[in-house]
Amino acid sequence: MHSIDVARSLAASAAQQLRGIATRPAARQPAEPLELYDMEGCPFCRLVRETLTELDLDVLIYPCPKGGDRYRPLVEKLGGRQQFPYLMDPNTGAALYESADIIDYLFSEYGGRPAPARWKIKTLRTGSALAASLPRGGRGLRHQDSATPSQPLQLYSFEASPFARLVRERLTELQLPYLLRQCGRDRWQDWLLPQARTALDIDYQPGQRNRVALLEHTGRVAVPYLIDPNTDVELFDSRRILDYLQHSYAR
Ligand SMILES: N[C@@H](CCC(=O)N[C@@H](CS)C(=O)NCC(=O)O)C(=O)O
Repeated sequence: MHSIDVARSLAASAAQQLRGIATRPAARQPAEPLELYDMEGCPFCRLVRETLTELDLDVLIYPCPKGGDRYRPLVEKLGGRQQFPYLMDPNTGAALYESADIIDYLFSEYGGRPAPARWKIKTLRTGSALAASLPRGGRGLRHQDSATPSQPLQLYSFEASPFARLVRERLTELQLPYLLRQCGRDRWQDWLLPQARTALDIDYQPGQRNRVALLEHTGRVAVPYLIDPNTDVELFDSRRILDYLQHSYAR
């Protein structure tokens, strides 16, 4: 049931303790998107994605669920072993395993500020990242047979969104590559749900670059929003997106 899934996803967000929501943009954006070999349900990958939301860095996700045959062998070929997360930066040639090293790299290469102290306390961050995986019961970790799209999909999302998480899990399970467009919050109006902004008649003017782009493109800002350039389908609403992905790609 979708509503139970959303509730369990909300419990995962609560375990993240507000990480992966707010954003303060990096000093510099990469010219080419970063590439992350990732599993949505992996706690270490989650820490990296939280940092990407925090730094407002878009990333091309190559999903590597357990049993997946699409991108896992490539990681082994490139880095020597199947371990996730694995970050490749086409701008610098950097290729890194280990979430802590990746987070340090992102702050030092793009952030223009040191990684916050909380990232240094390994047990604390790993404990809460593991706790966030528990309510999801293994979702976003195992592969499901699927058709291969010729172009990556695009998803407007921020890490702690309970609705966007459900979509990212399905993208992982189906091994569908996607450009993750960050929609972190940088002003108080961003914290209101889209329906509340409408009900309160708030003249919502976002500042974050992908929120601005989404508003221009669709007339509203709601997350998740999926663009599939393979079919020219564009959708709001996690339930509709999940139905679409299942119907279009699952085998
Ligand atoms: N110390 C590593 C741990 C990474 C790790 O153990 N990742 C698990 C997934 S959660 C993994 O790669 N497992 C191997 C596999 O899935 O084949 C880090 O912080 O990045």
